[in-house]
Amino acid sequence: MKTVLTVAGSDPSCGAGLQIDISVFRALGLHPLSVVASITVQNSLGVKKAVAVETSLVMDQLEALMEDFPVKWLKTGLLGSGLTIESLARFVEDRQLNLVVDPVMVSTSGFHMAGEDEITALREVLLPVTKVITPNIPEAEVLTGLKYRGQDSIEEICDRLRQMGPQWIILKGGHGKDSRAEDILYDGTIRERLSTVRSEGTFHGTGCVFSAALTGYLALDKDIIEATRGAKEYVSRAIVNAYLPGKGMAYLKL
Ligand code: PXL
Repeated sequence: MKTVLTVAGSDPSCGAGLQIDISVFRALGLHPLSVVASITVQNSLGVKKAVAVETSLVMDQLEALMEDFPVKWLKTGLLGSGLTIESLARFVEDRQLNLVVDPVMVSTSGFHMAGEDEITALREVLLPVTKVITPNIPEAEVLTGLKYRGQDSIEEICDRLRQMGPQWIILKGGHGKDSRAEDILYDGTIRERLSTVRSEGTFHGTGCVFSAALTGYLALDKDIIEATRGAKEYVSRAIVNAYLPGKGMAYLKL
């Protein structure tokens, strides 16, 4: 069985973060590895708090896993601090790992999970060692400083992101206002436009499920187009089957 790694935040409600990444990896037939970089306090109503794990403890977890398991692909979610992001970037570069970055900034419930420090570190040190980045439109705007102005601005935004390092950009349209949600796969030109009908309501963990499925498929040796299509189908199905485990948001059914 192949292994795949997530470096992310803990969501005790198990709808997002490393708990959902682990569930997705297992569902795809992979052995999951997880390094906790941040601990959140939250339930289905929202995030109350996020506390970064000390960088040296994050790196110790990584070292221990890497001295044992063969890892080629990893994904990142909530990383907690600029210092952790810098150390992780060096680690990825030294070991020539294939990195998928989900640039988590704001939770669906509106909690700001990344500060200026983390955003600067993402932009300046993590993106240069990234293979694939999976921002939604607000995240892409923050990273590039560009404003989304509909279809016409997509190539400019993707191109700016690609100049920051990633080989592939997957710009997720789920936060737009059109009735269809279109995701774009960009590698210098637009390779794919993936469109699905937008679902009503708020869903917890969609970004995490998408990036975990994408990383899982890449770890299973699918090419980027197959992996992107597969991840989009996976998350769309999970949204259709979503359920209400608590008093707040809907959670995805894998
Ligand atoms: O979906 C973004 C996200 C990522 N990681 C953790 C989270 C959330 C959203 O709540 O809690 C740990």
